[in-house]
Amino acid sequence: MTYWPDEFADRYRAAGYWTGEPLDAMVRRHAAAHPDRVAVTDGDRHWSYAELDRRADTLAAGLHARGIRRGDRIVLQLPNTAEFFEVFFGALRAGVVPVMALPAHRRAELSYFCGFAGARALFVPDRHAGFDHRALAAEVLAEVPGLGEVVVVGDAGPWTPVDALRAAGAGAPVPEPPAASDLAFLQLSGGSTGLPKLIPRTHDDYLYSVRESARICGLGPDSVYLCALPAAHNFPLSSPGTLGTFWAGGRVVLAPDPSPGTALPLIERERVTLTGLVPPLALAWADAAPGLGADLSSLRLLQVGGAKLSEEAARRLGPALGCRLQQVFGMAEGLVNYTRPDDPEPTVLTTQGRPISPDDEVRIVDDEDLDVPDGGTGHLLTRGPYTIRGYWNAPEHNARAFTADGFYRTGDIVRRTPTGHLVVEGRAKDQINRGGEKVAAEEVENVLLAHPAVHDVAVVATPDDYLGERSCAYVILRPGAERPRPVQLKAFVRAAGLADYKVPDRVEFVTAFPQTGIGKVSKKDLRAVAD
Ligand code: OOB
Repeated sequence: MTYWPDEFADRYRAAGYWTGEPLDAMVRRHAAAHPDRVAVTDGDRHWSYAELDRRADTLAAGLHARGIRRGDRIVLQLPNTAEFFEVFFGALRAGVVPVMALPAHRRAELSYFCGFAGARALFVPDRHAGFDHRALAAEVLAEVPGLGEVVVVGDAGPWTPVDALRAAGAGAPVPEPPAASDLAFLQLSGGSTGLPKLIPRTHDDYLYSVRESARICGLGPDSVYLCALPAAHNFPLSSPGTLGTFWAGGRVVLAPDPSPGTALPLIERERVTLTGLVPPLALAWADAAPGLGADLSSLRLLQVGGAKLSEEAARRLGPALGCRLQQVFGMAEGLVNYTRPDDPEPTVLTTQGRPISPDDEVRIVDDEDLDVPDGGTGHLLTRGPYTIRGYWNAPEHNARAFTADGFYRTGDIVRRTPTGHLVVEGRAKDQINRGGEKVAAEEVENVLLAHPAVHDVAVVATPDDYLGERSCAYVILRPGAERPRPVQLKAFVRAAGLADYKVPDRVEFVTAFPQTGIGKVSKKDLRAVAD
């Protein structure tokens, strides 16, 4: 399978963007050059590059020995623990393709990923944040009988302990390295339609974005990155995140949760130099910092992305945390924009950055796909050396989500400044951005439509001081149906197995929806009602 048309692939190779190196080779390289340097800190555990490398080899061999082979998929649902990287790099080394689930995902999402991807195994922790993932795995197995096995990091209960893979891999031959043009893993799209889409990222394209991100952010062997957001997400994984830090030979510190009470003392103890946060968390840290009194003097760079950061908020953050601010506007589908260290302050405070690559093609168009005049506001379309040309096995959706000549329709409404920086002005996609967590309205609507009292439903974003946006479900009841209480409808969504962050924050009952000129539900007008 080729992921880009040949003429583009050739160009990206000739330009030196795609180097033919698999993603896991960075671990091997540092393990050879300075084996004892610490790669990962997880609580009191410190894994050196040599140890991470050895563990990845063993896991790769273990997967292979148990019959999980090149091109097979696994679903990876591991929180911010060192084992996340053992399994991630181990899978990559074996050519096994992880689907990057989030710890917040539940039965509906995991069953869908396992089924749709035809996964051979599901990797979960025993418990995380008070939740038993082994019990969740049992529900997934009941729904997806084809799922071969459940592998547990920790106390495995009835399932396969990750130790069994390590034992199977010990001393066994490590599989041949994958080709860099191959699929490395499947990222998840924030989505705007009924079911989440899978994003095929190759070693070549991802490593390019990681390498350039590390360079843009000035990472080196002394960098200490605090991974506070869920490690599987594209922002902390690659922008430059944990992989950028490994690339530079630095150290990754894992935060078990991103609360200021956990993270700020970790910054002091581990002398963290940079981290990446979503806006609500960054503000929570800034508010809590004076009271916690942690020494944050090692922190040089705070990256904020995933959702729009207001100028007022941007202004507060640097002084409150005593470091430089960088805005990051990225997407799991590819394109990532950064404000640069040498950008003037107003640019850092008021824009969401400019693209990584000179070959990131950006178009800003009107509803008819015609370019708007310079400086005008419109839909962001993009194509480039690390932006996918299509979702995994989704031809019908791809026909809508990409232009005929391969530009990805981001669904974001932006304008471009004369310096090439993008300002995010809004969103055209049917999605709620709940403090960086993306909720596809249609996914939640489909669940609520199955409720016996619900005739029709529209889920929209409502403004929120803390999260930026929250979700509100507007419900039209069936004639004669007894009106359920909002909590009952929320419980219905949860019982359907959706992640908690997708449960509507509010439920309102209405008798009709405002309509657009051609009779579709006008979410724009509904949002206005919600204000
Ligand atoms: C990141 O990735 P996703 O895939 O969870 O979400 C992408 C979407 C963008 O299309 C945009 O709608 C929104 O999230 N977004 C922002 C933003 N950063 C992302 N909207 C406004 N301002 C920003 N700074 O969220 C992601 C991936 C890599 C790096 C950073 C973020």
